[in-house]
Amino acid sequence: MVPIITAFESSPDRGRGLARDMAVRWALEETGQPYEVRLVSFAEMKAPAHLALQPFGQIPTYEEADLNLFESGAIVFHIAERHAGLLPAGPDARARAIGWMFAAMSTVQPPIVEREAAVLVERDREWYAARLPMLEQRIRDRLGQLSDRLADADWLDGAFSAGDLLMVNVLRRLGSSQLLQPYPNLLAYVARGEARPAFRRAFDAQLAVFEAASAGR
Ligand code: GTB
Repeated sequence: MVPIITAFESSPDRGRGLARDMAVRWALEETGQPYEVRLVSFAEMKAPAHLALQPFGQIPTYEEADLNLFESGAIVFHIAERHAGLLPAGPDARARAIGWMFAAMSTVQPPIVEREAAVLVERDREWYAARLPMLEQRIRDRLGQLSDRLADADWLDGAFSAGDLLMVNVLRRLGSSQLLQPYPNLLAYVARGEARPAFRRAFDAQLAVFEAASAGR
């Protein structure tokens, strides 16, 4: 069965590929797997049929035969385990790549998401002006450490892996913030990820959804 993933019917990111279906699309493209997309509205995401797949009422989900998965990191891991191209064959290198997947999702992503949420919903609060620099410093701390570790390497640990896929995907969310600018090696790292043909195919596919939704409005 061709896996079916879910994505926003009309993405609030206006086709910039920042929603989390992007990582799943990219992983499927890197491993050459065909897939189908079921588009969901915000109302559908909160309805019982979707909640049965994703208890938090979010996208993406992944359905393949009897397997239903949610959480983009877990879905990318599943794809990487089942298909060649995203995890090294050697057990130690494989374990390290998985470690980078967790680093992307649980060490680098949280302060980035925290800042996004503050910018989105706390702008009018009296604490916003004091809180934003603190949130941005937390991101800078992580970026500085990541930049030091990457140094002049192309990827985080040898060949491109699912760890790089998730890390690049997380860093892309800083796009409009200027926070990446002081780190030329991270900028080049993100650009290297975005230049991969599989990334381009995934990006174009999600953009086509947004453009079709805009045209139909
Ligand atoms: N931990 C989950 C995972 O990794 O799969 C998080 C999934 C998640 O946050 N999904 C978001 C969602 O469904 C979409 S990606 N939100 C609806 C809801 O919670 O009600 C997050 C996102 C949303 C919007 C933008 N944007 O506009 O730029 C970027 C990213």
